[in-house]
Amino acid sequence: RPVLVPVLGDQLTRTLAALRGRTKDDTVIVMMEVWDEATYVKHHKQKIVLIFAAMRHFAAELEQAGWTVDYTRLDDENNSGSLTGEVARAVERHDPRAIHIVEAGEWRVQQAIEEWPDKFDCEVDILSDDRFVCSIADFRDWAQDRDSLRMETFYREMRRRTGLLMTGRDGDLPEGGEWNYDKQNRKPPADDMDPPERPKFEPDDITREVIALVQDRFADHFGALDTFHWPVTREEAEEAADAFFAERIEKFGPYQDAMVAGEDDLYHSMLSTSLNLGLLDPLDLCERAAKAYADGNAPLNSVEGFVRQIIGWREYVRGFYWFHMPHLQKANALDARRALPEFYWTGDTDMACLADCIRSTRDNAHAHHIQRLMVLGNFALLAGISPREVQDWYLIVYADAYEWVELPNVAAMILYADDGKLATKPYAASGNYINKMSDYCSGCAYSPSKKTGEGACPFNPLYWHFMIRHRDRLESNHRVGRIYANWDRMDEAKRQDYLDSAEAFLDTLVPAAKTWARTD
Ligand code: FAD
Ligand code: DLZ
Ligand code: SF4
Repeated sequence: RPVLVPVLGDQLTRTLAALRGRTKDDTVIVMMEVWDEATYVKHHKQKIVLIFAAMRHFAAELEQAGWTVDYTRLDDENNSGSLTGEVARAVERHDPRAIHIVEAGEWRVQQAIEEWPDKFDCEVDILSDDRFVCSIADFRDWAQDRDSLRMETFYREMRRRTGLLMTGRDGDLPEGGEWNYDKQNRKPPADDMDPPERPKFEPDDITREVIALVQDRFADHFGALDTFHWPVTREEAEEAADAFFAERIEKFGPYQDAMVAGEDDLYHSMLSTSLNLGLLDPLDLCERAAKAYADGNAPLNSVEGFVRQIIGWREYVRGFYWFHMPHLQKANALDARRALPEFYWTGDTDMACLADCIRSTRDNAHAHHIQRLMVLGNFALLAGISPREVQDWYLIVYADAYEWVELPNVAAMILYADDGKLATKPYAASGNYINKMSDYCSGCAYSPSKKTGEGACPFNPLYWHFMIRHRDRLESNHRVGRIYANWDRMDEAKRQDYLDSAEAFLDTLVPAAKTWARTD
C-alpha cells in the first residue's frame, strides 16, 4: 500500500517536507484543481491561471522525474469540487497506508485537513512547512510572553538565526553596523530613473489551455487575462530572479517607495507570486542578495532592504497570522462599516493615484507594496471601509494573495483593525505624502496643496476626518498624539471646513454594485 502525498496549489516545491525522503515506487502524489478553492473568493483571472498552470507544469516535471502523480483537473467528470472530497476519492483509488501532507498556508484549509484523521482509515501525518525560516510553533514561543510583537525585534532574531548580513568575530553584529538602512531608502522618483524591462513569460501550450479554461469557466471574475506573463515553472522563476539580481537590485532600496504612473515594475523584484507558490526558495533569494553585496554588485541599503522584506516582513506576517487566527479575520477595532466603493473594481475615479493603482491591479494582478499600503490601503483606512470587504478585495485581486500573507497586511497593517498589535500607529497620510513619493498628482483632477473645498485632494480632508473620528483612541499614542495640537490651533471655521469637505466627498462614494466579499 502506497503513501499518498497531497500537494496543494501553493506547495510546488521539489524539496517539500512531504516529498523529501520518499521513494518513487511507494508514493502517489495527489494534486487537485477544485472548484471550492477556485471560487471561495472570486480570484482575479490571472491568479487562477497562475496557480493551475504552475500546478500542471509541476505535475509534468514530477512525472518526468519518475514520480506517480494522480492529478485531477477542474473539468474532470467526477471532480467532487473540494480538496477533502478529492483526497477521499484518491484514498478509494489507492488504498494508502498513510497520507503525508504539509500543513496548509491558510487556516480555512488547515481546519479541513485536521479532520482527515477522523475521516480516513489510515495514518495522517501533517508536517510543518519548513519552507519558512520560522515555524508556527517558534513564532508562538517568541510571541506569547511579549507585550508587543514588533517586526523589527523579530527580524533581528531572524538575522541572527540565519546569519544573513551578520559580521563580527561571533557573527552577532549587523553588517555595516546598523540593522536597518531605510534612512537611505524612501527616495522619491528621480527624473533619470530608467528601470529595465523585466522578463515576460509567453504562455506555452499548457498555460494556454488553462487560459482557455479560465476564460470559459471564470468569465465573470475580475481582471485582464491577455496580459498574463507570470513565471509558471521553477526555471522561469529562476530566470526572473536572475534578471532582478543582474539589473534591478542595485536601485531596489532607494526607490522601494517611489511610484510612477504607468510604471508597473520599477526596481521591485516581482518575485512574490513565485515565492508564494513555492517555485523559489526565500532563503536562497536572501543568500543571493547577500552575495550581490559581498561581490560589490549592490549597496547594503538595497540588499538589507530586500532581506528584511523576506526574512523580516514575510516571515513575521505569517507567524502573526497563525498567532492571531481565527480572530484576526473578524477584527474591526475602528468599527469601520462603509461599503467598498465601486471604483475599486472599475478604476473609474478622478483620483489619479487610485486609478493607476487599480489599473495595474486589473492588468497585472499586482501592485507594489507602497501602492497597496499608502494609496489603496490609506484610502480604505481613512474612508472607514469595512475590513471584511477590504480583506476580500485584496485576496481576490492579487496573484500573490493567500490569506496568511494578505490578512495581516490588510487587517493589521493598513486598517489598524487589530488595535495596534502589528503597527505602532495607523498608516494614515494626507495627499502630501503621495505627492512627495509619486508623479501622480501632476496628472490629477485634484490638487494636493488644496486642503478643502472644490478641487482639494480628497486625502487631505479625509485625513483629518479620520484623525478626529478616532481622537479618543489615538491621542494617547505617542507617535501620533502630537498632531492633535495642530488641529486645536486651527480656527474653528477651518476645522469645520475639513470635516464638511470630507463628509461631502464621502457622500459621493458609490458602493460596489455587486458585493464580491464572502458573506460568512
Ligand atoms: P518586492 O518589493 O520586490 O519585495 C520582495 C519580497 O518581500 C516580496 O516578493 C515579498 O515576498 C516580500 N514582502 C515584502 N513586503 C511584504 C509584506 N508586507 N508582507 C509579506 N511579504 C512581503 N504580499 C504577498 O505576497 N501577498 C499578498 O497577498 C500581499 N498583500 C498585501 C496587502 C497589503 C495591504 C500590503 C500593504 C502588502 C501586501 N503584500 C502582499 C506585501 C507586498 O505588497 C508584496 O509582497 C509585494 O508588493 C510583491 O511584489 P514584489 O515581489 O515585487 O516585492
Ligand atoms: C488559490 C487556489 C486556487 C485558485 N485553486 C486551488 C486548487 O484548485 N487546488 C489547490 O490545491 N489549491 C488551490 N489554491 C490554493 C488554496 O486555495 C490555498 O490558498 C492554499 O492551499 C493555502 O492553504
Ligand atoms: Fe491622489 Fe490627491 Fe495626488 Fe490626486 S491630488 S493623485 S487624489 S494624492
